[in-house]
Amino acid sequence: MTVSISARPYEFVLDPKKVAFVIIDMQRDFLEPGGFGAALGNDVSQLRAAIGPIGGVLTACRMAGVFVIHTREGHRPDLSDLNGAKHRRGRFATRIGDAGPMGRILVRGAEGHDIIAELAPAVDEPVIDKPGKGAFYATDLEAILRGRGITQLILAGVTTEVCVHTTLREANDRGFECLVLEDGTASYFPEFHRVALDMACAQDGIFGWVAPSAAVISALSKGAE
Ligand code: TIU
Repeated sequence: MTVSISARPYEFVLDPKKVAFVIIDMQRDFLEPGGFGAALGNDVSQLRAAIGPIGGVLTACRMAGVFVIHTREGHRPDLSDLNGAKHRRGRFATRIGDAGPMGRILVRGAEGHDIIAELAPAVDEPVIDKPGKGAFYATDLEAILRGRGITQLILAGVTTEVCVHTTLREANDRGFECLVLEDGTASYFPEFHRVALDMACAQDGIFGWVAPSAAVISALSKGAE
């Protein structure tokens, strides 16, 4: 049974059996002091607003049996999957791979690389480790989604204009129908957040749809009835 979600630029017809909820990079490295986000010079407290809305949709997805996937941006401890351009970029004192208060910055296995406790993945929810901004680049995300017959994605996480937008664009070109969670995404720059959401659904949905978490939760509860 499909269910309509009130969204921009027009209603999104969600199929709970064909949709996946993709939670992007809700890691301590981006949301807590001393991680990668802070090393880039950002006020990391900006991102916490997305936690509650993502948690609400996550609970609704679990109750409705919707497939949930989590991603983490980060690199192998030997940094062999970190290209030089990404490593060199910026003029900051602390770089990817350097020691920080939560372990090595943006390195797999470090405490900072973990997903925040509030949104900890369940055992049956795949976690995709990605070296880039997009979740499809150099990962098995597409194979996992195709294997489950997924054709629609609800995208959430951080940051709106970087990893969420890159993944949205990659997914759009691969033929997935994407809905971005308006209050379940966040940026270090409020203006970028607002414009990134506008860009996603401009031109009558050039990349997809945008809707608040309440609309998605309400639709999922109807779909589960
Ligand atoms: N810097 C920034 O806004 N974002 C990232 O580096 N990665 C993600 O968005 N996950």
